[in-house]
Amino acid sequence: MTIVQRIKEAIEVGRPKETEKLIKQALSENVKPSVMLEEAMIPAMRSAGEYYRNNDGDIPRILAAARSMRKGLDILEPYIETEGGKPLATIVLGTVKGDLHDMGKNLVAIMFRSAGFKVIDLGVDVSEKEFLKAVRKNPDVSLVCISSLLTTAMPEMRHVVKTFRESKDLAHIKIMVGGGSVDQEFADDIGADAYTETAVDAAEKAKTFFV
Ligand code: B12
Repeated sequence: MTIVQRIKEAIEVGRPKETEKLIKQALSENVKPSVMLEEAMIPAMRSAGEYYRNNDGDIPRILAAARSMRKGLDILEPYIETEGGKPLATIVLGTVKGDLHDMGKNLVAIMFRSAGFKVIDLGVDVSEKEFLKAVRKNPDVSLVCISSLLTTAMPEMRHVVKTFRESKDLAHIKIMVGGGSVDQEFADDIGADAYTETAVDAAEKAKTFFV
């Protein structure tokens, strides 16, 4: 098994310490952080999600997988290369109010950073007021990314987008939505500018707004 495959497995089965050790080893062997992300971490989180779907009760394992992922992202983050110099654009990102899921959002953050964007991550359970405040406080912001995994949080997402659309001073702001509970149809219905299924596609799509 290659080291990248071993990282994937350590995350899937939920071994944070082993994940940390293997990633550090891979870095010392000059394995690219982007390869670790694309070939180990993202597929591992996908299959952990699948596992949960089929094994509803096994929350400890899925949380251990989440902790392993978090650990891995923390180590890799300083190594993720940005294009240097001026960021492509500044984005505000958060999981919508009522929703505490953050793994997908964290992947979105890391993908945007590695694509050369500056990311202001507001965390989880972010209210419409907090999104507005962050954008008004940072005049460089041109894109807001909202994540939601719960169907119960979808009305809140609709509400955030509506408030932005009704605020004349924020007419220049693009809004991108995503997460397990969202699809293209819902994104169109609430008036978002874009939706993508994955974090990798999200950063690619955002580039088309600014390049
Ligand atoms: C891990 C997990 C948890 C963990 C969260 C840990 C954490 N720190 O995030 C814990 C155990 C805490 C949890 C709690 C709950 N969960 Co939960 N959880 C999951 C699980 C298994 C995986 C989610 C995940 O992280 N996936 C991996 C990431 C990488 O994928 P992702 O988030 O979809 O993100 C990708 C894309 O969607 C996209 N993306 C994400 N955000 C954005 C944003 C933008 C702008 C864009 C463009 C793209 C994008 O990029 C990512 C990578 O490509 C899912 C099941 C599943 N298979 O999805 C259930 C799931 C989301 N949970 C569910 C539920 C119901 C709950 C609880 C209500 C359970 C309960 N009864 O308490 C609570 C809610 C707590 C709350 N208020 O938020 C349901 C939601 C059902 C629904 N349709 O509403 C799911 C679908 C499980 C199920 N099958 O029932 N959960």
